[in-house]
Formats: sequence, C-alpha cells, structure tokens
Amino acid sequence: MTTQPRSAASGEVTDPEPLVLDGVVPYPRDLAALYREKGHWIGRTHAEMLFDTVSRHPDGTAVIFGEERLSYAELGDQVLRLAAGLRARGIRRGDRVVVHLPNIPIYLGLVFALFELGAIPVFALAAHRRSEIEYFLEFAEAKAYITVDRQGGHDLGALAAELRQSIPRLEQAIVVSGDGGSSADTDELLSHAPLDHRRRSLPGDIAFLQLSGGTTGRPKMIPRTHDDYLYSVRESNRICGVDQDTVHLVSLPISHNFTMSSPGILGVLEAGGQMVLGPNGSPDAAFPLIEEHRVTQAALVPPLAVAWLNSGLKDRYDLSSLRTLLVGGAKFSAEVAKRVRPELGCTLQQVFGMAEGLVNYTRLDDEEDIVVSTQGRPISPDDEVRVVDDEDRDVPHGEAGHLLTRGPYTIRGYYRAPEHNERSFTADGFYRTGDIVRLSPDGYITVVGRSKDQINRGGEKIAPEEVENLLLAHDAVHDASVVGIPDDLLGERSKAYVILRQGADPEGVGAVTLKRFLRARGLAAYKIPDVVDFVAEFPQTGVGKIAKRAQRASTAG
Ligand code: AMP
Ligand code: DBH
Repeated sequence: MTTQPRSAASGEVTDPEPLVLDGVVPYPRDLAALYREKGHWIGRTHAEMLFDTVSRHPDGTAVIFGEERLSYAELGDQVLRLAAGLRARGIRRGDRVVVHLPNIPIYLGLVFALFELGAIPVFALAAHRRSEIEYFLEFAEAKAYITVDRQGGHDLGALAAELRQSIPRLEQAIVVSGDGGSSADTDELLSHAPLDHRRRSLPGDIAFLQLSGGTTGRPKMIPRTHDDYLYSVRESNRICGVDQDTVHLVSLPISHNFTMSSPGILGVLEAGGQMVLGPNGSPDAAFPLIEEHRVTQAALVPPLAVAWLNSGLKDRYDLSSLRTLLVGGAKFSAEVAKRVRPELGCTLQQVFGMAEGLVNYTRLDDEEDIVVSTQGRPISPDDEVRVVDDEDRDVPHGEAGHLLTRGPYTIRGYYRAPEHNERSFTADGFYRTGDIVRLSPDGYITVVGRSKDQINRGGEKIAPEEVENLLLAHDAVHDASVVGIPDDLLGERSKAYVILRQGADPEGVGAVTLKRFLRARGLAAYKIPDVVDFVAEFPQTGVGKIAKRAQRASTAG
C-alpha cells in the first residue's frame, strides 16, 4: 500500500502497521489496487482530511450552533485537546467507542479526536435507548461510551453510569451536556494540552462502524475504511456542488450515514464550508436558521420535505438562499417531488443511499422529469449495479428486480457476521440491497419496492424481528408479527399482530401495556409499533411461515 508518511518534515514519524480488526471482510487485493490506481482511494485518513482543511481555512467558520461559532482552527484545536484527553483515559488505536450524541458541536470534536487516535467510533443514533446501546457496547466490545446527560426526558447520564458498572469491558463512560454546553467530562478532556496531529492510523484501516437498519434481530455493524468512505464524500461534493461557500443545514440525526456523508457534515469539512446544526428538521426549527445563516443546502427525509412544503411558515421566512434540497432515506413520491422547485425555489436532489455503500443522486443539471421520478444514478463509474430475479438472473433492461451492487465504497461484509454475510452478499461479493428497482437505459434507478423484511418509517428503518423478539419476552405474549402498513405521511408505519397466551386476559394486556413494556425494555421510540392488534392466529403461507404480505394487506383492526 502506498501511503504518504505524515510529519515528513521532521522525518521522525513512521507509518503505523495496518490495523488488524477481526470480523471484517476486506476488499479483494486486486480491486483495492485498482481503486488506488484510478485515484478513487487517495490514501488519506479522516483526521488528515480535517487538518488539511484546517490549514487551508483556519479562520473560516466550520460550525454554527445557536450563538456559538467554531472556526476551523478552533475545531482543530478542540480535536487535538480531546484526543489528548481521550488518550489519557486509555483510548487507543483500534478501540471501539460507542458515540451516542445529538446534533451538538462537541460531536465533531469527539469523533475527530477518535479518528486522530485511530480509535473506532460506533455511530449510534440519538434516538437509540438502552436496548440498542447495551447491544452495541457488548457486540463491539467497546472500551468507552460517549453520551449526553439528558435527552428528551431520558436520563442517559444515569444509563451511562449503570452500563459502566454492568459491562466489565467498558472502561469509560463519558457524559457531555445535551444542550451543547460544558460538562465535567468535557471540561476535563479539553483541559489537556493538544496532541500533535500526526498519522496514527492508515487510510486502509476501518475508520468507524456505521449501523444498518437491518432486517434480522439486531442492527448490523458496517465497517468502512477511510479510503472508501472519503472517496464517496469527495464525489458527493462534486455531484452536489459543495464548496467553501456552502452553508449546509444539519437537521437529520448527525450520526446517520446520509447526514454524515451524502454529502453531509464530512462533505462540508472536506470542502471548508460551514455547517449549521439544528435540533431537528421541523419548519419552525429549520426556517429561522435558513434565514439567519443564509443556508444554501439542506437534507431531509420525505416526511420532512412534505412538512416544509405544506408549512404556513414558508412565506414568513426568507428561504431564498436555499439552492439545493437533498431528499432521501425513503421513497419520495413524484407528486410531492414536483412541488419542490416551484414552492421552495431550489433544486431537488433525490438521494438513494445505504450505509453499506452505494449512493445514488439525481444530478444538478438533470431534466426535471428525471429529478422527480427517479432516485438518481450511482456516484462512481466503478459502482456495479445488477437487477436480478429471485434466482439471481439479470432481468431484461427496464424490468423490476432485486438490486445487487459492488464497488469502490460498498462493503464486502458486515462486522463479525459470517452467517448473515452468506445471505446478504453473493459469492462474488455483490451486496444484496433488498431493494426492488428498475434501471433506465441511462443508468437511473427507480425504487419500486423492497424484498427485505424491514419497515421504512419515513426514513427510519425498523427490523421487525428485533421488535418481535422483545414482544415475545412479555409473559402474556404467545407470538408476535410486526409489519409495515401504508401511511400517507411516513410512507409506512408499524403494526404488531399479537397472539396472547391461553388464559391471558386481553382486557388486562392491551396495546398500551405492550407499548409501555417495549419502552421499559429500552427500545428506541421510533421502533415502538404504531398499532397493536390482538388476533387468534396468523395467516400462513403454503410452507407454514407467517404470511406477512397478507398481514400488511389486511385492514382488519
Ligand atoms: P440502511 O441499509 O439501513 O442504511 O438503509 C438503506 C435503505 O434505505 C436502502 O436500502 C433503501 O431501502 C432505503 N432508502 C434510502 N434512500 C432511499 C430512497 N431515496 N428511496 C427509497 N428507499 C431509500
Ligand atoms: O437511508 C439511508 O441509509 C441513506 C439515505 C441517503 C444513506 O445511507 C445515504 C443517503 O448515504
């Protein structure tokens, strides 16, 4: 592997050895060599990317949050202090650290401090709760957990202390202030003298573990390398026109793959632009920020795009600075997509992406018809896309089929999941996306459905099996089946069919009881079924499986 030695000026620092992380399926060597040769993988780590920008634009504003502004120089300084502090607490290259934070500036400082050390963040969503977090900590054998004191009425500080006690491997629980202010931990970490920035990890190393919405029991972990991920970020910037003048509004959860890289916060940091951190994407939170900071680019899931279009606040704020609106995470209906340009005065870019890799965009200069009716085309000429039938045979062009993909930024396997990988990847390394798509002659993809057992609740993915397993833990539940049902705003919402045990009192165990039970088990709120229906039996398929299709179609209850 060719790598540029850092601190070459002093000549003292030599590159570290490649990191060996068990349970990762590497890219084939010949393809890795090809991706380097073609200039896709340029041999730079995330920390090097940030510090390149810091040296180019030290005085430029990187982050705006409320009244607070951080320049690139200040962000860089914060990163190196936090890195010193984290190192003093024993965090080293290769250590996994579950990062569970909302949209606050210290997120960037902490994540890049971990990158600087070569430690591996695991990106939990702010909405995750004990059930998910406990699993991430244990599965990734995390050394540290970073969260906020309080969020949405939840005492995460107490959770952190508790987990620190109950999980022996967990050496550090670091609690930051949920409102973005200081905390005892951040004060202490920031009090360290800054480390020198230098190469502590290699571009081919796993940079972080991103999470998949998943289809089976638990979210799967997605190992992404510096090289592959930053390639997708640079190309996303080119495709979305991100540069130094971009003012990007961050209103989706900061750790989500879309927010992070399409083109997202990393796009901004790579280009030396500005990001404005908002709490959520509602019009009353987002519109004032767009007006005040002259935001040029925003990213939303479809239900929020609908909320913007239908908001009475639209005419009360000056949104004229907005040039592009990215919409993705779930299917955006063409009827609504059509309204974006006339009603918001900006260019729509549809984004169809996945944390596993492949990202598709409509292009800024595409015809309106393509922009409203397709989900775009792949980032890279080296993204391979196949559309196949149930037997993995290519379908005739233009027909709907299963989307398979492989390429320079798509993983070859989930982290520590050999059995699941057998099912999710073909023998020759294509990822089975679980999406049903049509491909146009010029390579544009339209998503027409899904074959995976997953619910997409307005962009938030739910693995039914995870919820079913928790429902089965209730004494009164004999069996449970969770499906997505159509919803005008969210696209889908979730419904649980439940068979109670014989003798269980349906009066005593109602929908409210079960929802409360799931909440008490620490399941993220978006996964709690919207509707619970008690039935005597489930419809079955010919081979005796639960006929989920019939349950989805059923309007009973
Ligand atoms: P994940 O694998 O959890 O990162 O979720 C990615 C999945 O989200 C994709 O495989 C699609 O099912 C769905 N998705 C993302 N963007 C879109 C979009 N623009 N249209 C339809 N589905 C989407
Ligand atoms: O839904 C997604 O996972 C997603 C959507 C848009 C994504 O990962 C992305 C863009 O990168």
